[in-house]
Amino acid sequence: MQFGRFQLDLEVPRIMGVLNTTPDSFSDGGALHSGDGRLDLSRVLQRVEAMLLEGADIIDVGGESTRPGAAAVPVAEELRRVVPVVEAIAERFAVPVSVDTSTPQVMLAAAAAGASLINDVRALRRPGAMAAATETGLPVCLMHMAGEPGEMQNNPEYRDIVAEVTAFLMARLAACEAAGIGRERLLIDPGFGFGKTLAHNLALLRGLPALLELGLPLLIGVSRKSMIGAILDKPVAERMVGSVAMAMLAVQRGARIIRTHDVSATADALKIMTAIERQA
Ligand code: PT1
Repeated sequence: MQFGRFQLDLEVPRIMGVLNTTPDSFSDGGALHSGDGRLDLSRVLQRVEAMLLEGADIIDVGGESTRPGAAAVPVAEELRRVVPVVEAIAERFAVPVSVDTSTPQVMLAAAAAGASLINDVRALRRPGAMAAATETGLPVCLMHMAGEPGEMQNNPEYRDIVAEVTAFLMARLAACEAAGIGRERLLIDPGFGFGKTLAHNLALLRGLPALLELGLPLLIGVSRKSMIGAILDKPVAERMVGSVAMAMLAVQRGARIIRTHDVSATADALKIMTAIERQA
């Protein structure tokens, strides 16, 4: 698949390393910020270099926390956080940079700064997002989210989670194609933890093969999320092994790109998995 000026063979499972520019990230809040609370670009680039050495294939840059309960971020603030980081990474490293945003202005500015993928947890539903994404010419990851982060975990209900997520993604795929974003430019993501109970998330994991019938590459993000915490009864700092285990079971069910904070551990696990598959 083409990601801007980069081509990635998605026959092999790939790793998307998470780079959070938000001071309130749920898992690594402020790790890339200096004492005065400002984002430290040299720390950012060190973190990117480390993730690349560990085996990241894509770097996902986000400036809006979308974890449950997170508040909205003003456009100017999101631009200020994300664009310089995208530009700095794209200038220095030969890696596709993904921009985790739902904001049309951020999509356009990030594309101009060298981004190679738009990762939109709202699947281009914000006013102007579809047109902006079309204009960039970049591929887009369409994710399912029920509601908005501020209230999405207030009693989410589905009759059939797998069918409803599939229908949603199918409708967004149709909307993209109508707007001129061809399927060769699209990926899908069921949105683990976005407006879903633990039971919903587990049903979705079991049901991943049904999503593959849309015929698009499947990206998943389970890294350190509260569903892992709920199963293990462990805080964020102790969820790596559980997250990697869940990611591997998702790859076994067809996921092609794993969005993770723990690139090194995920890369090791994927090597074990691909070694086994190759023998077969
Ligand atoms: C994701 C994802 C994302 N997740 C894509 N982008 C987040 N494509 C940000 C919790 O329950 O899965 N796919 N961008 C992070 N969001 C969350 C959601 C973080 C839930 C934490 C939780 O703890």
